Amino acid sequence: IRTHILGFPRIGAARELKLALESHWRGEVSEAALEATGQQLRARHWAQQRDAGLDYVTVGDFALYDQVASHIQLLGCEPARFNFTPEQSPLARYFTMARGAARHAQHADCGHAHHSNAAGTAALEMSKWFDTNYHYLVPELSPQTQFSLAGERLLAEVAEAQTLGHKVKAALIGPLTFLWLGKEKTPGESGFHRLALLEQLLPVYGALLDRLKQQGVTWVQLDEPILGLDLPNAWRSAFESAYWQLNQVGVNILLATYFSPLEENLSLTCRLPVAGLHVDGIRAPHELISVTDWLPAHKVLSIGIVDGRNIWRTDLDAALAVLQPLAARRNGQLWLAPSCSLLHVPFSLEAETALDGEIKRWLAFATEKLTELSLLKNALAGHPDAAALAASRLAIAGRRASHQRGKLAGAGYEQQVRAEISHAVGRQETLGLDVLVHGEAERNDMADYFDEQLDGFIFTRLGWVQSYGARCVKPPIIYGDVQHPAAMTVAWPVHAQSLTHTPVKGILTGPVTLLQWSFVRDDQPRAATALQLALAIRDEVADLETAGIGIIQIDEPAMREGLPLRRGQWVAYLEWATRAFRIAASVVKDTTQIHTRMWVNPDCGLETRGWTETEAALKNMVAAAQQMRAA
Ligand code: THG
Repeated sequence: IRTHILGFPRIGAARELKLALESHWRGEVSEAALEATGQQLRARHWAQQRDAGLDYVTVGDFALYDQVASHIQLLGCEPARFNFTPEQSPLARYFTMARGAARHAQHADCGHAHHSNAAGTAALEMSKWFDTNYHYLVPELSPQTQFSLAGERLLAEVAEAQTLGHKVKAALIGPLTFLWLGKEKTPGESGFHRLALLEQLLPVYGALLDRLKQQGVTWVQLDEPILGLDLPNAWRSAFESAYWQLNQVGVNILLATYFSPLEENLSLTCRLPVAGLHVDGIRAPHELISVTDWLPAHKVLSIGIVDGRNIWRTDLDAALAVLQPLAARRNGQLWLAPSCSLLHVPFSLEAETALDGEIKRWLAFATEKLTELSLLKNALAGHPDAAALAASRLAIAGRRASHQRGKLAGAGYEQQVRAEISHAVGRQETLGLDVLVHGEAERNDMADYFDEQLDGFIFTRLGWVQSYGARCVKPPIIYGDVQHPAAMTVAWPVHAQSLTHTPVKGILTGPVTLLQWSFVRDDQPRAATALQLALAIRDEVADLETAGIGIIQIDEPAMREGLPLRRGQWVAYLEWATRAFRIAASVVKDTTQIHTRMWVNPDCGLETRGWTETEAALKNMVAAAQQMRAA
């Protein structure tokens, strides 16, 4: 039995990487100092993996900005449109791809595509990393794309870990997933398909694997999560020849799949010529037996048994009950891991000094998940840690028996919030907007203030999860039954309305978005939690209407984000997701308007922008509306 992880959060316990990046971009921190921060974080995270008893540390999961952008450089395929010059450092080029090059630095606060402007070069587009809340930079691929190995950074990281005395498993995005994630940019040429680049790409991967092997790395994890998607046949059949070629190098390849069942790709995947296979035992527990049987006995089977996408403590007894028969079938040989990279969960519970003690015991963040792997390994190997297992059992039983509902007191800055509202109303009136907002000065995260007053939610102090680049979110945790104890958001728009004759709208976050942007309880179907959220929001909608607010915007930007990775599950999802929205919205009189982003307005909220930037944009918007009306 061996233990490993597919990847670790890189932002740092106290978001050290974010702070270093932002200081670097402001010109306050040199490249060398930024690199030193990265090195410290890696060293710390590897030490944690070793100290938790893992058999390998994972190298290659770190990126200063984004792992896909790092691969674009690794594979030497920076888009030609950036016109990079030899005097630009690799790091400067990296951040130009990530953030664009403009005299007026571009922001991309919403996860929307960046727009080019006359003054500079647009950054790479961002896109959602499968069904997570992480956003990656999209490779641009064209018939002119060339690949060449630029492995120095990765090989240096491997050497760093080796110097620190660690046993290294290198982790890379696999070639097919890399191409799949890219986007065809074909100036003037049609009929090009990015899969056609595979033939050129494979020798570069081969050369990289060879360098890793020469450096003493025995295992290389190649992530191919697209094996859990509905793949076109051309992509499916490309796997066999690609991996046959890569396997020639003679380094052990661990093919990593996650986020989704393999389904029709299962037997194909099990037959690929690689040394090992990782599967997601959380998203596809029903496939574990068939994978165990299909995968040839001499190959390593890595089981993702600890949830890498959620923050709940593992039920170790249940996990052991799953693992024991599988271990028996594989002659006692198994690797244990989290289901996917731990990038998607917060760093550690240690900082959560203010969390309700009972609920805290139900949780495991990235650091705690490392320990769970070791507990499972030792128990499977016949050396159970009785005390730790008993503590885990107690926490799981406590969670199962609990009907607790949490509630946090509202913040005490009412005076300041009122002053901010008055300021926001004044400025919007001056701009000539037809419908005003109160400005949400009371909210941090888009969902935050609203959730804090709903029963069934709790909030962490430092539970940051990287969303893209240096940007993070602190998703709330839905741990119990969601209920609406009292009107929550009503006071602010009502106050704003008292200051103006122009209509003020109320703004709420819809049930599906609250669900998508939270860590959700895993002891009932997501649809049931969505419905509870819908009923709570419906109460708030009714309260707003009663208070005289005639326009209510229910933001549901994550409705599409929630779509399952497999098309076969879309209908069922859309059925409950749209039902939840309709339940939330349908309580009002015919004269009350419900909006959900369909009017002319900016493409997302402006709360992460300053007033100068905001005012300039809104001026243009109002002018455009006035021109349209006059026409
Ligand atoms: N909340 C949660 N999840 C989300 C979003 C959210 N997922 C998708 C989407 N929004 C992601 N978009 C963003 C937009 C802005 C920021 C992060 C993700 C951002 N974050 C600040 C930062 O890291 O500097 C946070 C600062 C703070 O709150 O103190 O700007 O809205 N749960």
